[in-house]
Amino acid sequence: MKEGVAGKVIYRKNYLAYPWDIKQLNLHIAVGVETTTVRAQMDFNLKSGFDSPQSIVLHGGDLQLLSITLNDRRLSEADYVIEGETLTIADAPATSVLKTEVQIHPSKNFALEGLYLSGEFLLTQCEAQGFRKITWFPDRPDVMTTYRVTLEADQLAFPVLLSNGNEVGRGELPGGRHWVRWDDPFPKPSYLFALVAGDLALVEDRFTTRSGREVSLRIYVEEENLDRCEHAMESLINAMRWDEKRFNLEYDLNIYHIVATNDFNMGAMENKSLNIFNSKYVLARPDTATDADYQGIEGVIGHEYFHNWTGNRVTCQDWFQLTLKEGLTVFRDEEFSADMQSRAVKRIRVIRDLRSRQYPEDDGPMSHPIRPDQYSEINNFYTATIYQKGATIIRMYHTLLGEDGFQKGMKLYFERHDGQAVTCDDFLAAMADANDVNLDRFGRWYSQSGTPQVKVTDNYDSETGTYTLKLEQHTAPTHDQQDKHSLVLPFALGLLSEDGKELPLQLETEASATVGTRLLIIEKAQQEFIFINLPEKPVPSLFRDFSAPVKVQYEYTQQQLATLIAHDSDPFVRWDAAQQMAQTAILEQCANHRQDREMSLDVSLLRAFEGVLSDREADPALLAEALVLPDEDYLAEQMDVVDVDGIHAARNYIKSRLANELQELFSERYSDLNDAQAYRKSAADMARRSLKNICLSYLMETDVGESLASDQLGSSDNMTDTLAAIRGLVLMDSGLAETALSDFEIKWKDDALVMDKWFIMQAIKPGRETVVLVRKLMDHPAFSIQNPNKVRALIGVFSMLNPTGFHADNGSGYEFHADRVIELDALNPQIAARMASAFNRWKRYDEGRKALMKAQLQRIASAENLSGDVTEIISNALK
Ligand code: 7MF
Ligand code: ZN
Repeated sequence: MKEGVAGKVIYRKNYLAYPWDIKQLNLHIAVGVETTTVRAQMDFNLKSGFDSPQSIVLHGGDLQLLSITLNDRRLSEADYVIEGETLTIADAPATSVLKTEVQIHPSKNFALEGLYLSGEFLLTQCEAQGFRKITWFPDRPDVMTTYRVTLEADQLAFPVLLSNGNEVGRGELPGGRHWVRWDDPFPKPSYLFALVAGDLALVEDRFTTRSGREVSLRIYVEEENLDRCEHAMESLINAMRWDEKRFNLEYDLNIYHIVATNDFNMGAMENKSLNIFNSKYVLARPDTATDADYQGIEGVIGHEYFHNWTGNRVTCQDWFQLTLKEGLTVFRDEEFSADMQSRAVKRIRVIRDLRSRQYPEDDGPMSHPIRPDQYSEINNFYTATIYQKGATIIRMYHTLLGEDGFQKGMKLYFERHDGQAVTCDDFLAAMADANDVNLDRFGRWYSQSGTPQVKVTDNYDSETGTYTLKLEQHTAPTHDQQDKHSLVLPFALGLLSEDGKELPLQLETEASATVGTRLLIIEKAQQEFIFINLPEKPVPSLFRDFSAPVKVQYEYTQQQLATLIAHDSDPFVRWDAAQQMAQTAILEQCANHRQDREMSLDVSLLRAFEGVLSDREADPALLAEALVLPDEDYLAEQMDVVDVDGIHAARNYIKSRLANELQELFSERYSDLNDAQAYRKSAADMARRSLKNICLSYLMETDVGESLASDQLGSSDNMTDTLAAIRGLVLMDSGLAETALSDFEIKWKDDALVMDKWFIMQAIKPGRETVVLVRKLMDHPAFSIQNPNKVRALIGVFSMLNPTGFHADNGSGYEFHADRVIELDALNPQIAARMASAFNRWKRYDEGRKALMKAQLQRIASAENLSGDVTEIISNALK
């Protein structure tokens, strides 16, 4: 049976409470690779306020039902109705004990949802609706109950048997079998259930909570990975300490498990006390993982740990409220990373990610508010909008209320709702009530999709020293929603003199001035602010720290941008000004390229880069961010009709000209940073490596690049430097690239995570020939279409991060990709749907490419047995 029912739409407004309390769920699971038998006992009690009799509705999918009894009476097929994924027992007594027995087949489960096999061990993934593939149960997040789970299996094959909560018993059974019983004292929704069974090795540490609770921290991995867990453990301990300090939140059990698997649809999962992680977000050693990997691990370990309060103790009423736990938890993990590393660098990366992934989503066929009103397949709504935009909305509460006000709101939220399944409105109410403010208008952010545009115009009157700033907000209609309202926008502002000094801010209604950033609130479609006593025309520093997720339009002169880049006190504004300058320069050259005119390098951009490269004071990681040119997809978003080849040519041209004009500065900085020191993991060392490797990527455009990369490769003692060198050689088409890649392959052929990097380096190579290589690499022994990491590394990277490859004008990239979507859909609909979204922006290309993409979308749409997951993405794209 396929996921969901293609085309069936579920609406938020149709929410109905579940009529039953379930006091306890008892599970007995006899674990086996081919067949697993699950016995369940559920104690149903009719909730007060519901008239008896009521029917009991359960969910199930791909279950072989062996028996079902109600109050010890065996039910026959006439006693219940199975329809799609529901089983309904009409007119059940107000106190009912339901017992079921089912069989499932983990080794045949390629969707990686429910119970499945990874290598030699078995594990589960239940969010959002995977529990129904394990047993019949009301698989909805507002049904919270306590779980008692007995796992039984062959002792040799499955020495480790884990589930949520505390171990409360174990024993041996005849025939070389054994059992372990787990008791989770906290009521939880079914999506947080987990089990793991197999022969896994263990790294253990301890943490003592602030109130003195001793917690055993256990990371389970395959034996050969035992030496790659140190960073994950350290990150976990840091996360636990940080959540106590910053949010006053302590861990609530004596055990915390993390299990790493190579076969996982997503990043990780916050199952109560039994987190399951994609091994990419656990395993790291300096020679196998890059600095970005280390930072990713810290962030994801933090994220899953923080869910223990924001998601588990307080969960979602229904899946429309997903951002309640995800937006909030992303906000928390961002703050954790910001406190652990460099706040400014983290902030810039978050904003770059939001703009390059969420903005296009919000402008495309899948546009939806952070709290959607409808969906057909919930798995398609684990989106950049729910997560990343959701987190910026949480950040706006923080900006409006301040840290103290925000923490007061969190405190009230937990006081009111601990142990409950609640809504985004409940969160907003807690924030409003704790601070005695009205946030009703702010609440529109939950229901409106699309990215607001804010047009800023200004006027300076030198006679009176008056400066008028006018802001107009406008949200264009989106695919899902025609009518838009104005939103509450926190507007953090500074004004600079032309030589970069912060000017005093005094509104005409105020008696005196303040210095530094001012937080203003915009609520109306148009608003004007009049500042007085200004000695010169100021350079406005707008939406400092990206105080609202909007697109700002202000006609900066190059001179004004230069002032901001060199002097603004806000690192985001400095970075953004540099990005804008680079963007303008690249898009201008793109137009020149299209009209067969010669390209040229803008002098202001050259001077700005010179300034960045000469800065010996600033954090090197921040300088590195400033030197990264806007990526091709982001530039594409700025054009009415995307010019794939023009963008590529123009961006390369600018990069190459900057590199050659500033070669001396790049070389100098590179050799300073390339100091032959042994690898260290500190934030400062990571910052130095990031600037060093950006310099290298520019130097690859000059005569000295090839030999620098080759030397760096020869002497590198860490994966960050190694990859930067090989990537440089591959992108410049060096004769050394082939050997570098094959040496790498020989060294790492048996290492799944490292081989992902090898696939990525090849899939990302620009040009229409790459599709041939990608197709060939699918036959490589390290590739498997069944493994999501491999699919993302080769197919995902090709289709989403290689514009000149994917968008080759002969359509070869499109055709290849559509074949993969169809192939994947038969195995793993969730991953297939993610891949299918590579076509979402098809309407923004030229007529030729549009027709080619549309043809592939139609071909996918007409494939037999298409899942609900892919159907939803494709049919929206074709609408
Ligand atoms: C950091 O949210 C940020 C986002 C769902 C699976 C993990 O904890 C999660 C799970 C998806 C997409 C992104 C993330 C996760 C999932 C994620 C992980 C770390 N509840 Br799908
Ligand atoms: Zn999450």
